[in-house]
Amino acid sequence: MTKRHLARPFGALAAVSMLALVAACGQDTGDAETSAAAPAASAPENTAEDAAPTDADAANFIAEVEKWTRDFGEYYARISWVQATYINYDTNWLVTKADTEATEKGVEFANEAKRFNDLDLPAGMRRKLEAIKLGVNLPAPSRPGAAAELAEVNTRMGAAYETGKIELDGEMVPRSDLEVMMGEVRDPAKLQEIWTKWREVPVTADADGNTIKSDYAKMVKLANEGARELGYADAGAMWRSRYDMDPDAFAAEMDRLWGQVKPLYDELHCYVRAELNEEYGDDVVPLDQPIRADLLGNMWAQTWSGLNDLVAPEGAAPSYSLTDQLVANGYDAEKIVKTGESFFSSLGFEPLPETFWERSMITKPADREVACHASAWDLDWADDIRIKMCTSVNADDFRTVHHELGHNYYQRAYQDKSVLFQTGANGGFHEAIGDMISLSITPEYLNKIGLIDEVPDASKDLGLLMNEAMEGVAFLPFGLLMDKWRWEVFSGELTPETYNEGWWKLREQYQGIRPPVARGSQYFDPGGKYHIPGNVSYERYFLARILQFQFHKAACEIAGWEGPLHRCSVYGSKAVGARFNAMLELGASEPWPEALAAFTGSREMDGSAMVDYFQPLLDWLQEQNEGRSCGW
Ligand code: X8Z
Ligand code: ZN
Repeated sequence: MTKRHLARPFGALAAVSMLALVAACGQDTGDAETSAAAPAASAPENTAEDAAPTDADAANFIAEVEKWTRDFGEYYARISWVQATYINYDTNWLVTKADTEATEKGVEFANEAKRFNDLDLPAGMRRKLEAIKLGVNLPAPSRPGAAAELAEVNTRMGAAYETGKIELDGEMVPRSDLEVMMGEVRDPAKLQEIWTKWREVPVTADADGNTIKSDYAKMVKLANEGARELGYADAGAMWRSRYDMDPDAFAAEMDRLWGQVKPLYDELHCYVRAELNEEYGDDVVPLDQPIRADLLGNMWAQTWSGLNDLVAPEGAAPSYSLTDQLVANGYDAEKIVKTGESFFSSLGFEPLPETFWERSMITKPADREVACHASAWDLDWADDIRIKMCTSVNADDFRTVHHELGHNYYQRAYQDKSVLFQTGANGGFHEAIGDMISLSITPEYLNKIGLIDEVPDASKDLGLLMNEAMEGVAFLPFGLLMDKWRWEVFSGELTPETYNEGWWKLREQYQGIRPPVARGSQYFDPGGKYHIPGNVSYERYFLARILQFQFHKAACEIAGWEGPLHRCSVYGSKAVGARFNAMLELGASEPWPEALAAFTGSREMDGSAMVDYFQPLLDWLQEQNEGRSCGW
């Protein structure tokens, strides 16, 4: 999430609804003030509601929304920041109140924007009106009390997720420790225990009997009612409308992209299952079944890097571990963030402002509840950018720091645009910026910055590609199915009784995984993933995987790189920085294909760059899998 209309973080607790992603059609970037229909000094101030609205009325309305958004957005962001970094009764109360007001106003504006539907306006104004219509992440119906109820339910779900307590071996264990354990423990019984206990939280009742599951069902009802009032089929259709195309066309676009990269996943799945079978035997990992979800090295089986040592190709295991190197070189959270900053600086971006260092939260405070899920914030529509992370010194968080900084550099790049356009070209773009940089963290780069002494020779490339695939390729079907599930929930295809069944159907169909034990309808396993109680849309991360490689390929071409894509690092290329910035500074002021073209020259999202990148690994996996019966 982000400051769309309202300053909100990317990836932060979305317990509060916000005015959200900008989409819609339009070509020019003109602000109302400079466009043909800018309000003249003599424009009538109080047009009667029922009189046919004029272009000047529309311009006045847009200016009013921009002003309110700018002012309220900063207030809202500061309240949200305090709550996310200090969760308690009072900050929950404050954020619920601010969220209620934001939703009420956002819905009022979205309804009002419809008045101008029939005007033939300049493209930039039309685009702003569409942004206003889509601006509320989860709309409440306009009847009195509904926005407050929705805000209350969302705050409660988000806080319950972040603060839910889990006991293991007689001790209360921090959630982040459990996440780490899923990547380290290799005892199936223990893994099953941790996995199962994590998923008790969404069905554990508070003192008033509310669970994340019961609150989720309430949220769905309210948000759907609100979305229908605004003219969308349901809240899912509203979320799918943020991509400069028809919602159905967007769903088809996701499937098209998945079709491009699915062969990579299928080969990886087949190979990893066989390796797990060797480790655990036929009883635990039968070769013709979906893989047990708790064995894949991650709480949600969304990335499988926890298994890197198990799957390393013989003779090509990477000769270094980035985690070990970070520790051996005395890195702490701040040094990791500084390292990320200096990558962006090498591309020509200005250093982060002093306030970033003063105000960010980069390690977990010992004395209070915070939202540990990493996020990046822009609090004042300008330079007050920050990240919030409970950083550990390891390779995963090294990557996540780059991810979060990508959000901050994007936010700063588009700060001169209208507040209505201060967001990503589409959600996928925002998530892909830092991830593109991560692909430039090659052995050559690590050697250049002194983190490794020797650059491994090309015989180790397969091992490095395998590690990258355990992260990016493994993620693809999870990235896709999260919102497929939500779309089914919002459309009514799934009900609270079938939430869990529908979830596991998709998990099996797309990921080829199964739960370690039967999961009846009393459970709510999707609620064990941050973005579900947090209401953060997830299609953005699937798209980011695709865009990350597309951006990387374009960047390497700009840098004049001619070798294989996985060896390319654009560190230090000012030419890449300048072209990258040309895309970033547009924000959402133009339809996303224009932003994509500004950097890559292409107007289509395209999975073929990802396939190119992994081609040597794909060839190798196909050889390894020969004679195996793949699939599930
Ligand atoms: O939520 C995030 C970021 C914040 S925007 C840390 N990610 C997704 C996740 O953790 O599930 C990044 C990758 C996918
Ligand atoms: Zn993010």
